[in-house]
Amino acid sequence: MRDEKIFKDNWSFLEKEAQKIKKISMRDLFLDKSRANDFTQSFSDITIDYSMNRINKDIMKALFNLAESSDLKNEIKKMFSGEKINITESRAVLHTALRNVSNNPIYVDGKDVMTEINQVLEKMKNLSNKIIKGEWKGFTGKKIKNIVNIGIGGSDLGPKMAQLALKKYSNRDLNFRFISNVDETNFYEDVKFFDPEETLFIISSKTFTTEETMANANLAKKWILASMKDIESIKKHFIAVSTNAGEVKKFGIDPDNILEFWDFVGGRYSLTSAIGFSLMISIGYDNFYEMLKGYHEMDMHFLNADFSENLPVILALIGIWNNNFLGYNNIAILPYDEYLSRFPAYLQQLDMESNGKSIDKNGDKVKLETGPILWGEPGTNGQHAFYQLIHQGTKIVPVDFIGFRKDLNGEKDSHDRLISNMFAQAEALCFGKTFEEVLETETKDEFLAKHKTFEGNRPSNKILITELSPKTFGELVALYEHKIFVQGIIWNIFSFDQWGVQLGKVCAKKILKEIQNSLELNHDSSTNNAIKWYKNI
Ligand code: G6Q
Repeated sequence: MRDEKIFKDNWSFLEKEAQKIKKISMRDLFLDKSRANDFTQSFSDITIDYSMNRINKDIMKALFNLAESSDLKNEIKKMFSGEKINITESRAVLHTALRNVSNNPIYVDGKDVMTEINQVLEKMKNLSNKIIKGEWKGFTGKKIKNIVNIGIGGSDLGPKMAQLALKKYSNRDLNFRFISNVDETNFYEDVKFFDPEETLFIISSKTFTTEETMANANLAKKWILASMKDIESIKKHFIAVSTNAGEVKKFGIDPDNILEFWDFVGGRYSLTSAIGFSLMISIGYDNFYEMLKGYHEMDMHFLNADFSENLPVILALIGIWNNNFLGYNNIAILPYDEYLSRFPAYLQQLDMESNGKSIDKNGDKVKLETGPILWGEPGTNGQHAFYQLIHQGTKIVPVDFIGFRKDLNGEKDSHDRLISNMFAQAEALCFGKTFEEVLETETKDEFLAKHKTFEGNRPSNKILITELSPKTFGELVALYEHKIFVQGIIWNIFSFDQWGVQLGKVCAKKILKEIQNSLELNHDSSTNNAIKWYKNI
């Protein structure tokens, strides 16, 4: 049970502390030489240094109290044990079961879900091996060279991001494409140079009814049939990942080529389910399994570690501090690694779809700020673009810098430069450069010096990882998944539904009918005009 009294007491305390600490500079806080060590925590391959946030020990203590009084420990246990914590959809939330490599039973409605999870994993292993070894032949007997994942949202962002992140470990003989947008350009630009006889489509859709995915799947079907002119060719060129076997069969996909998953896996949490099948083909089963082990290690850490040592909990509390008490309403994810270039986009869905809510678990309008606006790009590109605002703008942007010790491509000099930039950015944001310092070191012109001054006191976390491997990648993604969970618990909102994406879908269906038929338009004048403009009326 949440203890509202303790929660409120700590909340009020933190509100007061925020006002006090805003008046203290990071320069002063760092006079304490043990600060970096006091606010650094490691687990397995990941170290988080959160000392460059405007915090002190009392603030951290009160933040941990917020977590305790939100009954977080118990809520974590409920999720891991398969309780139906996704109340508005009446579902368990068990992405952690997908990577439960220790294989202890987990029950939902009296059934151990591990049996089916292991069966699907085994099927993925066999199918991916066949494709990698060239034993899976297309309809005309050619080897498969091109893998095209068709899916959107949770059925696209994870596989696409991970395929890129783990490219170093991938099979370079195969081409991978990810088609999500209903814009036909996405389909034609990505597949038009492929030979249909060498192309395998993976239709990834939990529901198998999603408009964009089905439209693209039908384009793919048309493209395959135009080339092979035999309905039987569908069996050799399509695999489905879905919970909806009925719809998959109607589409014409061979039931042997269905990889199942379950409604206890939310779309944006589904990368370690069969939704990650394209990734398994890319990096092979053994690397995929290493990734699952990394996820599992972080899962167990999250479940068992004390909050004061628990990386997802710490990251979540720092986020709450910046968002709710200092009023910084967004967060930038800045990985100093090109392989992670899609990671911010992936986290954007994970975080904003999970915690972009304004009704609490009691059905009341929330009285506090919930999920931040999340955005980001890989460094150092951003340094030559939007970092200006982060350093000198009127908005404060808390940053997660993500960097790796080891370079993967044997160019140590480049890697030294990359990581130096990351450390330098964190330092510059934190300490800035005063007007006096500018006058002393750069110019005697006071007007110019004002423009060259950096206020500093801008918060960041350094997430330091030994090297980018399938295992550390799993640890990293699980770290953020659980961070988001913790914040949802503290804000007392439901993190695993996404009703906010429904309204637009319904409106689009109505408008599509109006665009394709002669119907009376009864929207507002702006929407009516837009439809008329499109129809060139
Ligand atoms: C994620 C959301 C959403 C979903 C897509 C695709 O958590 O539920 O992004 O993944 O709408 O849905 P289907 O997999 O059913 O096509």
